[in-house]
Amino acid sequence: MVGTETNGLRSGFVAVVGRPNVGKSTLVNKLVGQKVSITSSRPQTTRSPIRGVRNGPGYQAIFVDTPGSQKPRDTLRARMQEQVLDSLSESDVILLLFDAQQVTQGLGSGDRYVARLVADSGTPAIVSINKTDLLRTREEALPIVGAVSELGEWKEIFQISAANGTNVEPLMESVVELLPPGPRYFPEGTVTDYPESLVLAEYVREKALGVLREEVPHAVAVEIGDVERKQNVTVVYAVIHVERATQRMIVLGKGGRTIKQIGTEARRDVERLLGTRIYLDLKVKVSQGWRSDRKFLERLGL
Ligand SMILES: Nc1nc2c(ncn2[C@@H]2O[C@H](COP(=O)(O)OP(=O)(O)OP(=O)(O)O)[C@@H](O)[C@H]2O)c(=O)[nH]1
Ligand SMILES: [Mg+2]
Repeated sequence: MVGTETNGLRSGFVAVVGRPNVGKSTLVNKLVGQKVSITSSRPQTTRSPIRGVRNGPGYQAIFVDTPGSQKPRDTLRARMQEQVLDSLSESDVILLLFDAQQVTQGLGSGDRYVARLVADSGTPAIVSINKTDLLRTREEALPIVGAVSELGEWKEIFQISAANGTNVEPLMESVVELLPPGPRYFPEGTVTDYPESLVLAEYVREKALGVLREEVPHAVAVEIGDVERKQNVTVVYAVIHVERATQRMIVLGKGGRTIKQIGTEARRDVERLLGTRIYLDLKVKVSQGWRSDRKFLERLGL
């Protein structure tokens, strides 16, 4: 897949990192122009690096959306943090994201932790202060910019809104300037290198998180079983793992209505993104303590 000729092309991997819930996945989707990575209002939505490709005149940027960066507290989160470090070490440019509202209350140890990871990597980094649409005035952002600029030597600091797109294109231009000469890693037309079954698993998880409003997002895992490729359709068997019987009841819904809706919505999203037809067979299972079960995590590719 890796080409050898550069033909004056600039290309490379752009790791998008930051604390949980700052808007990394929302930004990657905006930059790529397609929903390659799932988002939710709760922290720790993204569990493994998701790559989204953007091609433009003379460049190919591969954005790597990473799990929220924080000190690990269980096996799942330790694995998530290792993946952040891997993505950092493999990147040509880093986009470090902060949440404007969080930072107005002063920088926390979490902000310093992730800023140090990025600064220590030695890779050129651009900072974006996100969710500025939630600030009342532009002036409110000034002390934040001041505080953040002291955390490292950043190439630039942008004030953006990933949700409504403010300053996202100027940020993109600045990323392209930092890309080194390189090959076209992915054929034009590829938006993500994730296999369709894993994209589907992510979408199923997003919809399940949506119905489990009161629960912590880490309770849910989606496992893809058999995948049968037929002529016009791909048949996928999948299991939603939850931690408690009450969560299973919620995901199933009355007469299985909720799980049916989860499956339908997820399938439609994937069909839209990848242009394939899918038949999804979905079940829910209680798997207590799966988050600390190394074998289980390996099975899920985490
Ligand atoms: N108002 C506003 N909300 C935003 C913006 N960007 C993201 N959000 C919201 O913030 C929440 C978290 O967004 P995500 O993109 O899932 O955040 P993340 O950093 O990928 O989170 P993790 O994967 O859990 O680390 C979602 O509810 C988004 O809709 C923004 O620019 N403005
Ligand atoms: Mg995310």
